[in-house]
Amino acid sequence: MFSKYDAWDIMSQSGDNVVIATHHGPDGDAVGACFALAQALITSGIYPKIILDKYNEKFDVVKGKAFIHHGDATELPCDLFIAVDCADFSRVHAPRTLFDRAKITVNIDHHINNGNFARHNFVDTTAASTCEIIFNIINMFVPINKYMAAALYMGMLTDTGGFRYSATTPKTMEIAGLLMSTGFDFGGIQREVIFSKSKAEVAAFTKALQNLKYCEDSGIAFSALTLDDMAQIGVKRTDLEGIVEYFLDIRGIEAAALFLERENGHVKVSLRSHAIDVSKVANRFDGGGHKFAAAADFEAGFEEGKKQVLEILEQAVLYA
Ligand SMILES: [Mn+2]
Repeated sequence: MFSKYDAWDIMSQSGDNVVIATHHGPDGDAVGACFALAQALITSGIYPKIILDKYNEKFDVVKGKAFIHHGDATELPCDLFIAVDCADFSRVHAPRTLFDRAKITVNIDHHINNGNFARHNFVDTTAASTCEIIFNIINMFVPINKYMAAALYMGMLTDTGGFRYSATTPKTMEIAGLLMSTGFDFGGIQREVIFSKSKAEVAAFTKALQNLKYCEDSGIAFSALTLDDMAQIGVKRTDLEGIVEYFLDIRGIEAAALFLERENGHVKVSLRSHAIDVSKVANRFDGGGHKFAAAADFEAGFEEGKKQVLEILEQAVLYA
């Protein structure tokens, strides 16, 4: 395990030009980690720039978007490049040339398949979220105010499915408690990021439910949205989060999949399960993730790609 002293020294003393980046299609943990880390670095007189893909606007319930760099990031000055919540560089939403040009690179992550792709790798696969790792790093050195706390809490909350998933530990809850004591509106964050839905999200959800099917023998629920479906109801990629989790709430269902047709001729699949290791299924299609929550994005005809994934997923459930 890395030393939190080293981690904070490296991040706070490697120069003024700090860039923070995270994965494509950032989730609550990714956005929360970027926002919290940026605010923490300010206490050392550093004003970092965050490179961020489009994200669901509900994550703006916590402060930090002022740090986002808009426009081309290729030419940004970069003493230190920090990647958060990314298992390998192919996941990072930032130009490779920027990473290669950085004097120092850091990788903070909790994915089990992390490839230690940076010069300094602060990877803790026992942490339920990257925000939990960031708390552990900054806690000794930075007075955590309610804005940082809210961002960290959002990441911890979303990556644990509301403190439900098995990666949630007593330590996770202790940290959540410490963060709560700073006095932010934790109920408001939960309402906004877990429960609230935009009209577009409800439309996407309705369509996904209309297309829902079961593999009766294996306890799999799956749905698919084609480009036509999405155009018809006018939804964006960021409106589709959380749909696949809902399928797992259906009694008797062991694993769930949501397939999306993509413009580039790819199939995107999100996989969830209660007990089956779906990251292994995702690996077969060049994807990855966590044991019970994984995804892949691969080149295939939509129907053919669906069939291939469902076959492997059925095997995983039936022979687990
Ligand atoms: Mn995460």
